[in-house]
Amino acid sequence: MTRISFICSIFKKNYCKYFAISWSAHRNVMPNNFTLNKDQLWSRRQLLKLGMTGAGVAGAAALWQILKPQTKSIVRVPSMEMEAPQGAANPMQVLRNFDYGTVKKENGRTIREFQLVADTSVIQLNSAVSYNIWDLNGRIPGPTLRAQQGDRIRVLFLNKAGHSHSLHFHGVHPSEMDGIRPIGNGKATIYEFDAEPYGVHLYHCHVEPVTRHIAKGLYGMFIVDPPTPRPPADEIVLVMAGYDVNDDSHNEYYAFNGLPHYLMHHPVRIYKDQLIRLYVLNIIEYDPAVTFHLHANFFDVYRYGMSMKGSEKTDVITMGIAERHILEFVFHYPGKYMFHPHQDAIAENGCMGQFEVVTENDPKNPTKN
Ligand SMILES: [Cu+2]
Repeated sequence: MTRISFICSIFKKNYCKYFAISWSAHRNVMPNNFTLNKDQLWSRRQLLKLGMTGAGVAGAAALWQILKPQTKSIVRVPSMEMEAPQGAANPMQVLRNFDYGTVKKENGRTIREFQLVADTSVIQLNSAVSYNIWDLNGRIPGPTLRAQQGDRIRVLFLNKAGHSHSLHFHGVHPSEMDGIRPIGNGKATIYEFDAEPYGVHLYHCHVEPVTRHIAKGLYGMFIVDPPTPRPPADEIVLVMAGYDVNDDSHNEYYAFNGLPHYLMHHPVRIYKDQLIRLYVLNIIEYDPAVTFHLHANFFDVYRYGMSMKGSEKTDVITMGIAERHILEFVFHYPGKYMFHPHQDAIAENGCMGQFEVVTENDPKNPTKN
């Protein structure tokens, strides 16, 4: 039974037709309110290496930083030649990949429709340890959903993950859209609400025990952009998570964007003198809080992304579970700079990464602008 016909068996016939159309649109159509600079778009070969062809043109759009046409500003993103890890965990894919959903108009309103499918998969935490997770759209963390404040959000959720799950969004919405009702295996539902307020939010499964349902992978970031766009920047998502592989309610491994140590061994390349905007989420269960520390620099903090003005400048910020912020900075010196929680045991067990600051004429950087 196909995914669509399966949902058809659950939804009324008219909704079924609608669901089928929207699903196919999601697979084939890029959101139409953003532009790509084709000359500078990454090659298919590079996309393949990053394992992004599954994300189709939306993945390409994410690699070439997405800008509103009216800004006319171009944000450059250094190329990153590397083989993509196999499976659901692909930290590089998470970095600059934003799911803007399928945009449509209904009664004059912008509807932004997303499809999320929960399933199961196995990820390789290191050469010796594999771990069974629940994924969303075949990835961990789930897609970074992104909308404009005031959009109507419609999330079509299909649960194929064996247990009951749900999607609970942080934000402002009616009680019936709060996502705490378990959706059984093989069942689907629709969450619909307005995208408000603007900020960096998240979504996650809220079926008990919530610790376990989150720790096994059912979470993602939900960005609501402000009415006035933020200045152009290289925008990067970092999600901190933990893995309790022996079910003792303590994490044995930690990760940025899904895989322990990956971003340490595969540095995130960024350009010197270009504004970097990090969207950072702490979704590490079992540890009450962690910090995020950036080496050799200071960043402006936009707490929860809910203001246009930074509240402080620091090089280490404490984040409780589900806390998330925008952190902005510029590097003026080329080289490698680590980032990690300053709970060093957590960093040493996998939540460790580094930026590699490059210049545009760097011979290692094949992207010429
Ligand atoms: Cu769940």
